[in-house]
Amino acid sequence: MNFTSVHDVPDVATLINEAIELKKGPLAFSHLGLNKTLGLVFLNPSLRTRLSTQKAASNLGMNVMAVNADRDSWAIEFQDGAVMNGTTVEHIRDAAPVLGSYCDIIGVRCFPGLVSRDTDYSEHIMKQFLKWTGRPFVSLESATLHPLQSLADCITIAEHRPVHRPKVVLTWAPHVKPLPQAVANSFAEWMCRMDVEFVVTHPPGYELDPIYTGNATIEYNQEKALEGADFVYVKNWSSYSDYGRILSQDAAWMLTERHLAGTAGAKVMHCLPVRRNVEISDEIADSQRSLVQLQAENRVYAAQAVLKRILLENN
Ligand code: SN0
Repeated sequence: MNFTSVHDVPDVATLINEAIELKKGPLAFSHLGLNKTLGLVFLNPSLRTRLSTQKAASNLGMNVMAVNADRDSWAIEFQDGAVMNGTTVEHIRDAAPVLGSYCDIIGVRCFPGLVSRDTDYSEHIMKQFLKWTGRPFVSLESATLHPLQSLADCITIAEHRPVHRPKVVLTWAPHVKPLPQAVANSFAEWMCRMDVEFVVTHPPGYELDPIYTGNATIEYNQEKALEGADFVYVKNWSSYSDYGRILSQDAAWMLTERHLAGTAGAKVMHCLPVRRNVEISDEIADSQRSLVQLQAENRVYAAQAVLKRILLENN
């Protein structure tokens, strides 16, 4: 089993329940990963993903090795047939099998370049790691998706689910930098597999690839979208159609208490890191509404549920 998207999980509800069970007894499988090694490769920065995945692996008794490949190791070439007389030092075809020989499971973080949509959405970098390490692979956020985050988000929603079928709203927020669509794409495709009413709201031009939003309602009027919401997921992303560009920095889209007046006492979610008072106001970030710390905590059990399945499958 690899874990690169929701499509690697035939039974989302079962996986969520497995994670919730692990949360009740994190050390119940502390021998499962004995003498197994998890290798984590970061081509981009990380706080939660790195630490929660390490914690998950150590709860399962695994060894963990992590490398900040953007800084600590040789610059990797991903282009087939490249004449390597420039800044890249070793080819992925040579580096990846080395990782595969040291590790039983490999996790990689590789953000999009946000220059070429075709390159980013082909998942060229992730696919090369997948192919050349020859080991079970876990995405730690790829160019287009962040499945461990989405699984943690699903666990958090399951834990706070009201008695009725919940309304979940993904609302775009302003930001100072062009960010990937990965968190939003991924959240959307996991929500499409949950028993929820799912609405996406953003300014025109920020439409996500419909392959991820599926049957979600797209509502350009944020106030209307938020009406009756039980969960509001705040996230910035750059344009998919006008690829990688910032089309709006309209501060009216920042989520404040005022925006939540028409909701059903909505809980507010964000994957972190969050730009306070740009994406979300302090009053919300510091309020009882905020589930962000629980989402971060659930990252451990999301990673642990996935690693546990992979270990069981490869025992
Ligand atoms: C990343 C993203 O995909 O949006 C990682 C989220 C888990 N976020 C950022 O890169 C934020 C950078 C910033 O300067 O705020």
